[in-house]
Amino acid sequence: MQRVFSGIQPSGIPTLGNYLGAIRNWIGMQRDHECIWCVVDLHAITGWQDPAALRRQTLEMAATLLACGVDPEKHILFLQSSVRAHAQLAWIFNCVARIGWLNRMTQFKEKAGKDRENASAGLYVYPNLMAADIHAYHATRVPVGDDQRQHLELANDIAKKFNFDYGVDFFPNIEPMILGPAARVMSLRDGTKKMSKTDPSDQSRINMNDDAETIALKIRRAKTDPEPLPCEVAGLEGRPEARNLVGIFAALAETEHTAVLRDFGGKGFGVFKEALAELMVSRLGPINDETRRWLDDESAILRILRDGADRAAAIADPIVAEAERLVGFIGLRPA
Ligand code: AQP
Repeated sequence: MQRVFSGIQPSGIPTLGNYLGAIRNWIGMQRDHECIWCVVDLHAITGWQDPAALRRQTLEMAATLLACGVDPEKHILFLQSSVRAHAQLAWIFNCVARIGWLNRMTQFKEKAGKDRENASAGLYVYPNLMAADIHAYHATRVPVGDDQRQHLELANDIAKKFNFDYGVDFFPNIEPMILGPAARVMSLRDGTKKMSKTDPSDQSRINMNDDAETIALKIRRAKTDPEPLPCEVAGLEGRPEARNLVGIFAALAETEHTAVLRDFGGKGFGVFKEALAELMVSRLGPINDETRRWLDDESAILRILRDGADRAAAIADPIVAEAERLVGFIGLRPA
């Protein structure tokens, strides 16, 4: 059975983008893969986090994943900072990856923005830590949203260079799993920008804990253009906001863009948005209720995460110890 690894940052409330681009695909993969799911809190502090908020968001993220259907018994759910192997391997990868490779990462450019000199060094080497997350488990499949494609290519480059530098065939190739009609959900305010949990505008995203009224309001206010919906997919060309809403509808209804346009082509956005909000509430409402149930039992969440950390470390520690031996570390550990 192939081993899968994927992570999500507790840098805010998970969004519809996180759900459709990643989490929902995680659940499907649990059927026929050995899955390791990680709340990547080390990644989250590459941007400033208020400590109390980070703690709360970490628990909320774990609760949301459980509510979405992550199975912590058959698979593993844990916090990245609980397993030291991630940071240990990331350091080795910092020394394998080239500055020129990191300079090409578009996510760093987008997140650092104009104030690049003031971005954290952690944000710059974020892709090396992400490579370590995956390679510490010898995972071969990684379900992510389309925005992470470039980081996964870099993770493969790092593995190849490590193998070449040390004359081994130790880290395997990773296959990105970028799935579904909403692999990149865009902002509700700007169809050319990805929906993000840290976007300063709350109106730009659907949070997984938004109630029915908030969802309906955000969809009603979502930016569109004055034309009715087209009857063919080609008619979405040059209409990023329309394409985004149709993609979201298709993903929630588990269908394709063409089927959505068959029903709504020629109709105005008023009718379409009403149907979209209704569909969204019917899909997200039960997850929201279940998340709240989990959050009422914090000790149950902590038990699951502690057990997950033990099982994750049991896989990662020997792999990272072997990587350390390959680079020439003697590998003495405190008694
Ligand atoms: N808009 C999106 N559409 C599709 N997939 C998305 N993902 C994120 N945004 C979208 C996927 O969700 C998974 C977890 O992402 P992450 O939390 O590690 O960080 P991110 O990609 O940087 O997502 P955010 O929401 O934009 O977080 P912040 O604001 O903290 O940077 C990944 O698989 C990602 O592809």
